[in-house]
Amino acid sequence: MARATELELPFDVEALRAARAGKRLGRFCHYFETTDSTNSVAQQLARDGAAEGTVVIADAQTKGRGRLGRSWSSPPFRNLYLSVILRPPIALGEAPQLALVVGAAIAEAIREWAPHATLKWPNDVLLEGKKVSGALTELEVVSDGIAFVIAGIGVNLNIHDDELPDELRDKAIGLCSITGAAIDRVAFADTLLARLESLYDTYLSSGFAAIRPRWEQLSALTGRRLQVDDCGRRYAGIALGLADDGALRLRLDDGREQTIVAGDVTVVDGYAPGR
Ligand code: BT5
Repeated sequence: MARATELELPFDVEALRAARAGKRLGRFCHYFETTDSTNSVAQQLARDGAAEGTVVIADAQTKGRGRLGRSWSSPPFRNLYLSVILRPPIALGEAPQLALVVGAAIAEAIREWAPHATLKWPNDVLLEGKKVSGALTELEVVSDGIAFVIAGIGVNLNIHDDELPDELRDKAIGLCSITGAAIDRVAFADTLLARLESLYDTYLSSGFAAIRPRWEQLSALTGRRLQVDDCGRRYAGIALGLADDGALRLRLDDGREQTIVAGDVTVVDGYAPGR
């Protein structure tokens, strides 16, 4: 497998621009060798009026962000750190659905290289029970609704197990360790943006109900025993799937059904494929 120097080439943004010419997502691409966070750059561009579909890509992030103040490990050249500006004409309360649309798009893209990738609610993608991708969807609100949404996506592509920071060794994975060969980062970014564009269009024209069956087909959650942390409240129960609005449906131990709009999920018996 190609290692070190062969992999330390900058992202070929011209090739991505050529692949996305005439498309909605990715028709404008900004590239940085290093930045703090592609989400922060995209946020500023969106505030300055950048069009929907504008993409920011970096080869490394110094302050890659996860959800809830967590960080995203973003070493140079190996992986994909990408943010897309979206301007969806949806109500504020519908915004969590977009995070699920983004997750489904990432999982569909990864499945082109690794068909057994699965989604973990709301939008982690797992391989062999380890996280290969995460997404951070941030929105800016104005008085009459959503001004814009930044869909920030991190995918571990060409990072090898022995290059992962110690604290991630047991829980993160690079797609290359499944394929056994280096992933072409431009081809991956193009596939990801094409999947996102297609699902986003479906979502805007037909609502989340049209996405839900695809999301559930990509996830391996239904029927599993979960623990869910919802901003300090903790629930335990069996996943029943998603509601039509994207909320997670949980059958609690006392028989009641609880729906959860945002939170962190732990699969109690592990998340290995086929379980
Ligand atoms: C996420 O947060 O999974 C969202 C990650 C979004 C990153 C992208 S990169 C482009 C854009 N710009 C940004 O600044 N962010 C976005 P969360 O569910 O909170 O998961 C974070 C947790 O995942 C961390 O606390 C670690 O345990 C773990 N983690 C950190 N880096 C990782 C990596 N590279 N691969 C797998 N797991 C990682």
